Amino acid sequence: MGAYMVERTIVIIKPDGVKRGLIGEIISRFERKGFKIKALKMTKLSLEQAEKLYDIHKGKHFYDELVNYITSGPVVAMILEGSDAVNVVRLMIGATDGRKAAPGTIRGDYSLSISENVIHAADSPERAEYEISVLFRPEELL
Ligand code: FUP
Repeated sequence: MGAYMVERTIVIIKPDGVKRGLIGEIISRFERKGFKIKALKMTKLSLEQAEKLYDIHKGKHFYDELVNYITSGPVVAMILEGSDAVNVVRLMIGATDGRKAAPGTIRGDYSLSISENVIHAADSPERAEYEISVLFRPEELL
C-alpha cells in the first residue's frame, strides 16, 4: 500500500568485486535500471569504518573475518537514488550466499561464496543514512 518514495541507498563493491574487474558491470546494472548515481568513489576502509559498517554483526562468529575482508583491499562505494531504492537494490544484489542467490542477481551471477559475495547494500533507509555517514564526508555528497 501507499506511494513509493524516492530514496537513496549506499552500495559497496567489495574487494573481491574490485579485484575481479566487476566495477563497470555492476555500476552499469544500476545505471540501466534507472538509478541516479549521487556519489561514487574508490576507497580503502579503515578498521574504524569497517567496525562501524558492521556494528550489528559484532560478536557473531564471522565478524572478525568480515572486518578483515572488507579492509583487505580497495572497494567502490556509491550512493544511488531512485524510487524505492533500498528494496530494489537489495533485490538486484540477491541473497547473502552467492550459491543461493537467484540467477540474474549480482551475487547470483558472480559469487559462489557467502563471505566473498561481491557487493554490500544497506537494508533500510535508516541504515543507508548511517552507512553513508560512515563512508562519505558531507562535502562529497550532491
Ligand atoms: P547481507 O545484508 O545480504 O549482506 O547479509 P548480512 O547482513 O546477513 O551479512 C553481512 C555480511 O556478513 C555478508 F555480506 C557476508 C558476511 N557473512 C558471512 O561471512 N558469514 C555468514 O554466515 C553470514 C554473513
